[in-house]
This record gives sequence, C-alpha cells and structure tokens, in this order.
Amino acid sequence: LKWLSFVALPISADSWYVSPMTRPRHIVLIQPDVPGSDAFDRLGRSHLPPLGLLYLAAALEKAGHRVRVFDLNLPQNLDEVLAHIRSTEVDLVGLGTLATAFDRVGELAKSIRYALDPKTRFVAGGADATVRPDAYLSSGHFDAVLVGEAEHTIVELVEALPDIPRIDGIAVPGGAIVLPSKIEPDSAPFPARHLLPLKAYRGGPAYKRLRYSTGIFTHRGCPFQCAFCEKGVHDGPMRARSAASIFKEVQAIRAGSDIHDLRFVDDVLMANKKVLTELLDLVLRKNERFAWMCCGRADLMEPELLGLMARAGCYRIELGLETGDQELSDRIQKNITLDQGVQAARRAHDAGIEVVANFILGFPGETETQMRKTIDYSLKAAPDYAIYFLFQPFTGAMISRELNLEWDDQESAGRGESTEYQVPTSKVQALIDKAYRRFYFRVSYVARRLLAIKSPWLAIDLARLAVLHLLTRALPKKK
Ligand code: B12
Repeated sequence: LKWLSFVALPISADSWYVSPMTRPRHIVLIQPDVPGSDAFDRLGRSHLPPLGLLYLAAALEKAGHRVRVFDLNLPQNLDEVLAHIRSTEVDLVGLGTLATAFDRVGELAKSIRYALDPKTRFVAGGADATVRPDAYLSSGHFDAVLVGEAEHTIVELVEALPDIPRIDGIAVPGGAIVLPSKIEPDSAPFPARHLLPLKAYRGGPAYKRLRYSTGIFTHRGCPFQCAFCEKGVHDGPMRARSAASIFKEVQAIRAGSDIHDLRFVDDVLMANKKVLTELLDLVLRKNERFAWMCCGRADLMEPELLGLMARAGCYRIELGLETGDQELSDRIQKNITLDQGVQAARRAHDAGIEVVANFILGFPGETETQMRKTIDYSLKAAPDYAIYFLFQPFTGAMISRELNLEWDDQESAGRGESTEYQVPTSKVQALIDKAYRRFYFRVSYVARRLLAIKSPWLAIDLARLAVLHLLTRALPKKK
C-alpha cells in the first residue's frame, strides 16, 4: 500500500482508557449481508460472528459506552436496524465493508443515512474501506472511514463526537490517509461475543459440523507474501498473542455457552509455532481438549506438531494449495512445491485430521491448460473437501497493484475487462463447475466419505453437502 503509511508502534494495555469527561455514548455497529459467494454457497455458507465488529464493541464497552451489534447475515434485518436507529438516540453508526459486498453496502448506507438524525455520525471501516476509502467517502453517505485496525480510533472518535478528530486512522473526504498504530493484540479486550446471538452461528458442511461455532484470533498480520492476498488492515509484521491469553479466551468461550466448535481465523495458525505449541501444551496439560479447525500452510505441516494438534482436538485444517502449476505457484509467491502440498494433506490424514484444500483458477495470464493442471492436482492431493475459487483482484493485493488490476464493482466478480486475463471469466467459471463435478462425483470419493461417517452429525453434514451440490448444478446461481 504505497499510499498508506503507518507507524508500527504497538499500542499497549495502558492506552485503553476511559475518559471520565464524556457521557456514555450509544454506538450501533452493523455487519452487512454479503451476497452469495460461489465457493461458499456451493459448500454451505460458513457462518461466523464478525470478529472485527466484536473487537470494536469490546473496546467501546471497556471505555464505558453502550453498543448494539447487528449482523445482517443472520435473520436480523435492515428493518430491525432502522427501527432501532429511529427509536433510540444513537451517537455513532459504523458499517463494515467487504469488496464483494460493495453494492450492498452502498444500498444499506443510503437507507441508514436517510434514517439517521443529522447529529448522528456515520462511518465505514473494515477490509475494503481500508484499501480504498475514497470509494466509500465519495458516496457522500459517510462522515469518515476508519482505516486499519480500529479499536483505538473508534474510542477516540466517540470521545470527540460530534466532531470528527483529525487523527491517524480516520480518513475524511480530501484528507490524508494514514493507517493508525498497530494494536498490541494481548492488550485488546476479548471480542464482545455476548452482543450477538451466538446460537445463530452454525456453518456449512465443509466448514463446521452442525454445532454452534465461533472464531478466535491468535495473531494479527501474516509473515507470508502471497501476491493474490490482500494484506490491507493487517499489513506489517506479525504480532502474536500469548498462549495464556488465547487459552483464557478459549475457556471464557466454553464456560457457560453451548459453543463446542472453534475456528482459528488466523491466515496461518502455525505461523507462530512457539505460541501454538505453548497453547497446545496448556490445553493438553489442563485436559481441556475441544473441537477446532484452522488454516495451515503446506510447508509447516510437521508430523509431531500435527499429532499434538489432533490430540488437542483439531479435526480439520484448511490449506491454500492454490494451483497445480509450479511456475504459476512461484509467480504468485506461494513459496511451496506441489509435492509439499500432496505431502501436507497426507500428513494431516496420518494425524487423523481432515483437510479442506483451496484452489484458485483464473489468475492473470493463467492458461486453460494450467487450470486443468490445477484440477488434476486437486484430485492427486486427495483432500477431504476441495474448494475452487475464481481469482478476484482485491485492491490491496500485490498482484493487483503490479498489474494495475482495478476492482470492478459492476463486472464479473470484480474482474472487469482487464486484458491480463487469458481466459474469459465465463470459461473459468465453467472450468470451476467441471472441477467440482470431477472432485465430488467420484465413486471412490463418495465411498471414502461414507466410510468416514462416525456420527449421525457427519451423516447429516454429508447429506447436506450432496443436496447442495445437486442444487448448485441444477439451479442457476443465486444473485
Ligand atoms: C475469517 C475470514 C473469513 C471467514 C469468516 C468471515 C467472518 N464472518 O468473520 C470466511 C471463511 C467465511 C470468509 C469468507 C470470505 N472472505 Co474472508 N477473511 C477472513 C479473515 C482470515 C479474518 C477476518 C477476521 O476475523 N479478522 C480479525 C479482525 C480483528 O480483523 P478485521 O476483521 O480486519 O477487523 C478490524 C478492522 O478491519 C476494523 N473493522 C472491521 N470491521 C469494521 C467496521 C467498522 C464500522 C469499522 C469502523 C472498522 C472495522 O476494525 C477491526 C478491529 O481492528 C480475513 C483476513 C484477515 N486476516 O483479517 C479474510 C478477508 C476479510 N476475507 C476476504 C474475502 C475476499 C472473503 C470472501 C469474499 C472470499 C470469497 N471469494 O468468497 C468470503 C466472503 C464470504 C462471505 N459471505 O462472507 C478478504 C477481504 C478483501 C476485501 N477487500 O474485501 C480478506 C481480507 C482476506 C484477504 N486477505 O484477501 N472470510
């Protein structure tokens, strides 16, 4: 992000302050409903509470303010939000963003702005707004965009209301855009999970069993440089939490709730092996095994570590294998070999852990032959579930910047009409359809899944998966 600069000084625990000078404010935070994504609709939408908003809510509550969180991906709907905004005095409304939800965020912003009292301030934040704040500010609906990690900035903003303070992290029309100081993750209060109905979150078959589930973070930032991944909010060096703090959060989640399933939402859980090993040690020593899944990386799948993870309850690892063409893999800076991918899946299986493998088709310059190699490779790697994504040029990704790929809010899943794409999007999508058919409709695969059924839950999972696949094949894609 050339045009963003940031101060890398972490904010310490002492800087979470409560100002005795301001009256408690009322803040409403909203997660937009995200239109169906092909990959996730096929495998059943994974449903997790929006951790970003819950972190902000926790910081605001700690500073003495009153917060209401709405997640429009739940049966909570816009009418409920609007009724709440109209019936209560609200000081600040914040709306989350995601590139794939840009149009929807625009519609929501218009309705919300219309319902707001002129004194109420309205801001956007999150992944997409951080990398292109102007796209949101230019709509005229928002008073400001909070870029980057916003726990600290939102508290400062609230303390200054109705003014919008000119500080790093707050972008206003025509102003400079500077990321705020990074949060020191152990100092951030645990996400305010009590503000959402946690029992509403259950995932799709490839993601979670049919149990209540929530996400948890062990570090911010990622040390790897995959060219297609947008770093944006979490750019910069990795900042890890301590094992003790993570363990405390796990215990807090499990105590007094029906959540029996956790998803570590770090880009790569094993990126900090020291903290992970300490955490596993704590879980095993205190006999607190629980069911969990995470994202891994093919070159970090050490048998001994996997054994410990399995003993501590890990039942599934998601791996970004991305492509079956080594030259392309190197070009996107994945820094793994194809053999490592196959070996990683085998090692997880040896440890008794299931594997979800992610693949991406349609990179700039990628040929049809290379995409076919990826499909063959996905069969060879033999994961338990394969997900095939269409490449999308997120604004903050290195590849988008290098090739000047602009995120297109109107056209073909953000890809627009760039000549960098060798194969038209419709053809890539047809190959993705083919990939799903080849992967999931194999007698050997179906037989393997049936033999793996150990519980009625898994049987229901698989039945749902089969129905979803048949439906996605038979029905036109949801708009
Ligand atoms: C977990 C995760 C998922 C999960 C669950 C999402 C959820 N509901 O929580 C799953 C697997 C379902 C998922 C799906 C997708 N994801 Co995702 N996901 C993530 C991941 C790894 C972690 C998100 C998280 O919890 N972060 C932890 C919190 C603390 O950080 P945060 O969310 O950034 O929040 C901070 C700031 O952004 C800010 N903030 C956040 N919201 C708001 C709101 C306001 C008002 C304000 C002021 C500030 C603010 O303050 C927060 C605290 O500091 C991120 C990458 C990452 N490392 O963050 C990608 C990421 C968010 N996902 C991304 C994408 C593209 C997707 C998909 C569209 C992929 C696809 N092609 O299908 C789908 C969307 C599906 C859907 N229907 O939602 C991109 C977004 C890029 C963009 N420009 O929009 C990211 C950044 C990955 C990447 N590097 O490219 N995802």
